Amino acid sequence: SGAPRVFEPKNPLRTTDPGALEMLKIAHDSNVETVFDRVVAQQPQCQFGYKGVCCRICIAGPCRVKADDGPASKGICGATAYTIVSRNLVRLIAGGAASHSEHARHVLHTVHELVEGNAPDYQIKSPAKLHKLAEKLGIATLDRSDIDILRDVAELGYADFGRYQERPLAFLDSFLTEGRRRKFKHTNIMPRAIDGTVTEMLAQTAMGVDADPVNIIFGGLKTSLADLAGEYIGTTLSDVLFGTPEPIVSESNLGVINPKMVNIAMHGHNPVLSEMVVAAARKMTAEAKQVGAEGINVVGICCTGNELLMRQGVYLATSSASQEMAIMTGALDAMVVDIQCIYPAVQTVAECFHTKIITTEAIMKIPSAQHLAFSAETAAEDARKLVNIAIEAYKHRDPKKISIPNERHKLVAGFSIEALTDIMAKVNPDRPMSVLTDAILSGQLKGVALMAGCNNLKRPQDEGHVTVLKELVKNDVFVIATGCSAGAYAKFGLMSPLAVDAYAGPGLKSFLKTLEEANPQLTTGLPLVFHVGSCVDNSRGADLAFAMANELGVDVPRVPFVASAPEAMHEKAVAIGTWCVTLGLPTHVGSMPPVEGSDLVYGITTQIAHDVFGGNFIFEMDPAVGAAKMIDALEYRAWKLRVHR
Ligand code: MSK
Repeated sequence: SGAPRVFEPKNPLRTTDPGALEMLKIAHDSNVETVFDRVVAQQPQCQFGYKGVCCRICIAGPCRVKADDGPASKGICGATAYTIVSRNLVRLIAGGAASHSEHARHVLHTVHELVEGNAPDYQIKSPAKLHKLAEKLGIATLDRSDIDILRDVAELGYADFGRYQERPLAFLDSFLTEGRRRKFKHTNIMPRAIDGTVTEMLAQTAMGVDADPVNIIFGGLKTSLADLAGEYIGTTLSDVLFGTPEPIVSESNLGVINPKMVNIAMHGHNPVLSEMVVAAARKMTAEAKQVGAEGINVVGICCTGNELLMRQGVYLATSSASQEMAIMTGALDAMVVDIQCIYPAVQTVAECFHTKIITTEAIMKIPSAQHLAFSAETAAEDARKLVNIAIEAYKHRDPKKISIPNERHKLVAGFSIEALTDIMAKVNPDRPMSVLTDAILSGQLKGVALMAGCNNLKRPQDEGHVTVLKELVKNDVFVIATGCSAGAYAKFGLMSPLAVDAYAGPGLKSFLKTLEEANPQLTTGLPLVFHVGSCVDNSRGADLAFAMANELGVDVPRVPFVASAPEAMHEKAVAIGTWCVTLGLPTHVGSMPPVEGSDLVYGITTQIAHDVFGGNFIFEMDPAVGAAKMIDALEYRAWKLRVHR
C-alpha cells in the first residue's frame, strides 16, 4: 500500500482561496489563532491513527499494531490489522450515516409537525415534488389533499428509520435501478431500517464480535446505503417544504459581506432553520435601519449556505476551512449555527470581535456561545429573535477592525435534477436524458463527474477541488458539484458562465451552447460546473446516475459517471464515497482515509469492491493524477458502451 503520506507544508498558509488568504494575513498580524495554525501544531500526526491501526474500541487499549508478526502485530484481544482497520473504517461510515439521517430526521419532524397543524410557519412549497415523490414511493395521490399525501410520505419516512420487518428502505429502494436492487439483495446489504443499520454496525464492531474484514466491510456497505436513504429523505422533503431548486444567480466569497448592513452568517446544514431566518430578515429592514444599517444581509457558510444559495440565491460567503475568516472581517454581526462542520473555534475567534455565535440545536452547543432553542412550532418567532440578536450586535461593531476582502464572484446555481431535465427537455422533449447520454455516445462529452466533499488541510484549501475541476472540464467532462466542492467553485468564479470560455474543452463548450440555444429563457447562460446542492444533495448525483443508466438501458457500473472528493474530511464524506462505490462508480478520494495499515482492506476497497459492485475507490493524493484516472475510467466506460451498441 506504499509509503505513508506525511504532511508537506508546501504552502505554509494552507489556503488557495484569495478571500481567505487576505483574511489569514490579518489573522497572523493580529495574532488570532485559526485552523491554519492548529493544523501545523498537530504535526506530525500519529501514524498509527493515520493508517487505521490504532484500536480504541475497548478500554483495555488503546492498542496499536507495532510489528508485522508476533504479539505486537495484534491488539490485546488478538485482533489483527485487517480487523482493526476495517472496524475503524466502518465506524466512520456509521458516523456519517448517523449525521445525514439525523439531519433527515429533523426535516421529517418538521414535516410531521406541519401535517399535524403544529408548524404554522411552514408550508408545502413544491406540490409537484410531493406528487412525484409520493408516486415513486407507491403512495396514492388521486383525489387526495397535499397534506394527506404528505402525512403518508412522512409515515413512510419514519418507518424507514425504525422498520423491523424484512422489507427494504422505501427511501432507497424506490430510487434504485433494477440491477442495483438485485445486486444489493444478492449481496445481503439492502438495509431495512436506518437506525437499526447504524446500531447494528456499532454492535458488529464492538469488542469481541466480528473479526472478519470482508464481513465487516459488507456491513459498512449496508450502512452506507442507509446513509443514502437518509440523504434522500433530507433532499426530497426539503424540496417539498422549501421548493425544488431552479437556476438562480448569486455571488460568492468573503466580499459579499457588506460593511453597511447587518450581516448574519447561516452556518451548518439544515434548511429548516436557515430558511426561516432568511424569511424573517427580509421583513426586518426597518429594525436594521433603526440602528444605522442599510438593511440585513444574510450570507451562507458550508452546506446551509448551499441550501440557501440553491433556493433563495443567498450569497455564499465561504466554505468549511475558512469559516473563521468570515468572523475576521470584523463585519459579521452574528453567526447562527445548527449542526455539522462547525468548528468550536468560531466562538474563540468571535470573542476577538463583536460577533455573536448562536447555537440552535439541542445536540449542538459551544461553551460560551449563546443558545437559542429553535423549534418548528415557533419557527418564525425564533427566527426574529435570532435576527434581533444580530441587529443588537451591529451597534457594538468596532470600525477599526473591519477589513473585508474585495473578492466576490458571480455564479449561476440551482440545478436540481428536475431543473437539469427541464433544460434538456427543450432539446428533446420525449427523452430529455438522452441529450446527455447521446453526447457521451457521440464522443462530444467524455462523461459525467460528481464533485463532492469537504476541505481537508492535509493540502492547501481548495487546491484539490480546483485542479480536478479544471482537468475534467478541459477534457469535456460534464461536472456537477455539491457541498464544499461546489463552495470552492463558487468562491473562485468557476461557477459562472464566464468560466466556460476560459476552461471548457471544445466538446463541453458546444454541448452547453446547444442547451443554451434551446433555452433562451435562461438569460444568464449556463455555468462551467453545475451546483446540485449540499452534502445530503449528493442524492441528486445518485439520481442523475440512475436516470442515465435507465436511459442507456444498462446498470450504473456501465455508465460513464465518476465521483470525486479531492479534499474529503468528514465521516459523512466516507459514507458518501462508500455508497458511490456500492452503486458502481469509480470514486476518487484525494485525502487518504485510514486504510493503509492493512493491505487486505486497501485491496478490498480498491479492487475487490470493483469485482463485486463495479465501483472502486481511487486513492490518489495528486489532484491532476486523480483527474487523469477519472478521465481514463470515463473513456473506458464510454468506449465499452459504444462497442456493445
Ligand atoms: S459542509 S461535510 S465540510 S462538504 Fe456539508 Fe463541507 Fe464536507 Fe461539511
